[in-house]
Amino acid sequence: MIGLTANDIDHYNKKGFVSPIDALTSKEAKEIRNEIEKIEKKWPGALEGINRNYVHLISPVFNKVCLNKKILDAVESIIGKNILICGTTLFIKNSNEKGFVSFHQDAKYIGLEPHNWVTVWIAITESNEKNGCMMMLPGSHKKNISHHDQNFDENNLLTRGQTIQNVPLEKTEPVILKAGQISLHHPKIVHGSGINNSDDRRIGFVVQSYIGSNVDQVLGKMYVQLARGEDQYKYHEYSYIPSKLMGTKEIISRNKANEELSKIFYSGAKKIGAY
Ligand SMILES: O=C(O)CCC(=O)C(=O)O
Repeated sequence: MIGLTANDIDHYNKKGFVSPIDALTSKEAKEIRNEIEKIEKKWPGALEGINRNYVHLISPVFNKVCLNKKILDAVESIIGKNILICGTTLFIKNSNEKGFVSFHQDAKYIGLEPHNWVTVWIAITESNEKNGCMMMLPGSHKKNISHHDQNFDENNLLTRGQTIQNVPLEKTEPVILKAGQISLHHPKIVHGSGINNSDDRRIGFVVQSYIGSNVDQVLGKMYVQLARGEDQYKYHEYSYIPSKLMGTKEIISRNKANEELSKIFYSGAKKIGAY
């Protein structure tokens, strides 16, 4: 296992995120972009709304990325050797759209306890300040969970527009990645992202998240896959491993997982959003 360097781990512990880490080649990133664009063309809507979640359950290509050795080595450096994949989300911002992500903490609504988990953001295209990369508030993971308003907004890529107000923008740091690089962030770090002002799409494939096998889902049910090590706790149901792109079994398994995820995301919400 190669994993993160001592400096990377120190950076993660101090700031709540670490980037950029090399993971995929630019050719591999392009293959994933091609997979996305193939699905979009052949099955319109198959990656939209709630269907932007759990794409690794309908595509062997995405599933393979989640099991990438370099990514798992980096994850192991943070959460230890028993690693489960509990979800994935595609964050796509097209150049002609106004999509943004309000400042939030992932741990607020996701129900994963304890916080022995890490989110890996995989850049399928480059991600920079012009096209709306993630902005992190360094050190914010050391504070408690903040109050989040629920600002439902059709351009907000978060389910219920969960928003922390008055984030000091001058203190935030951009997560600039080349296609194929990754960032890792802590469950409690305050982060968000602006709109894409470039003339190409900005695509992030996000494993939300890699969890230690000791992590339970306290708000509902999640379908997991063992990525490395052992699951001594057996808190979760296991997902069907895809062998065919958009096969019948694959779609059934993704739909079932999304139904449960929706219950978690909207637990206690007054309204249901687009995702
Ligand atoms: O892709 C983005 O801009 C935001 C993603 C995000 O909030 C996350 O991965 O936790």
